Amino acid sequence: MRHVAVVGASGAVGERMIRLLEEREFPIASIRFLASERSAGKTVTFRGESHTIRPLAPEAFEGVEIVLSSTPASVSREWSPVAARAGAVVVDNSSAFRMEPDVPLVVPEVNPRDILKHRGIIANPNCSTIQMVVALKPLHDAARVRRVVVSTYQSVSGAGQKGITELDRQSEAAYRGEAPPSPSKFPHPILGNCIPQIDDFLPTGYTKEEMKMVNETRKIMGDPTIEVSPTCVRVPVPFCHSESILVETERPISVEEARALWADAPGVTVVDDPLARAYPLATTAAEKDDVFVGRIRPDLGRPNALLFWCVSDNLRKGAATNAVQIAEKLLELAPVEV
Ligand code: 3JN
Repeated sequence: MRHVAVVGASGAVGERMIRLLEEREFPIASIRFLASERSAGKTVTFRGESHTIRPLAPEAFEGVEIVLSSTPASVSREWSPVAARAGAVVVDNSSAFRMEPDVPLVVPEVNPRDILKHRGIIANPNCSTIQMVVALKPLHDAARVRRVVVSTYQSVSGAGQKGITELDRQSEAAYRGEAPPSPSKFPHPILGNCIPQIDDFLPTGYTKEEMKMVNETRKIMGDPTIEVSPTCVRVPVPFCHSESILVETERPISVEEARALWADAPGVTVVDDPLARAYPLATTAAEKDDVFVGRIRPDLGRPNALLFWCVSDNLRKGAATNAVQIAEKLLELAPVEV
């Protein structure tokens, strides 16, 4: 039984972390809920009991063994090291430490043993990266992934509760025939649009979100030579990110072999019967923990390339589920000394 803290408990990911700790019956001796001053004082319910969210403070981590954190990167940069120094292991959902060499970046289906290298902080990858590497891993083990071309169709909940609210408000205004409120979370109206910009642009012409997919994929798969060519797009969908992926492997893989590899892979569900109109959809992947793959087909020109469609709930496997699975794996791999 463990002493646990959830940081950022009132956010969209934090809320799901709490539900997942309940659902998965995480072995908890005590739990506390923390957040920045702005959210402190709100209440959350855990296993039928009401808890007040406490403000972040060094004393708040005393006696805590495992921290699940989902805050902006700036908050994590300040507080995750404080928690680690107090003796806790922090599973951090932000980008603050993902690319630090001494911080493992973990997807339990892909690189679980990297957890053992932690020095107090384990990073949870970006949502778009997590679902892609879960799908790529069995292909990589069988035939070595050399190159990936990916376009994402990312739901508004990737931008948190404010992203969901922005789509809702624009939809309500359209329904009433009123002028839409001006966008604040997204750079353009999201209703009626696909916006090919997530996060800020870099001088190269790629966005930060796109470069997270490039760099995090290489780190998690443990292969800095994998080429990733991403385009990240925001779409007016509330939950679940979808991805169109072309993957090139060293050895050609047939559609049948890929389907068999995915059927055996942990965390992957194949939905691939196009004639019955069966393929992964955001509406069916929502609230689930798996990564769904379908539309599996050969490239028209290259024997060593496959295309597929990949959908997962960005707030669950893309964030909260992956974080809780990391904590579970940590207990399994290092049961005594956490
Ligand atoms: O927009 C999305 O769909 C994913 C967004 C992720 C995100 C948003 C704000 C800050 C992150 C992330 O997880 O990489 C961060 C961050 O931690 O930098």
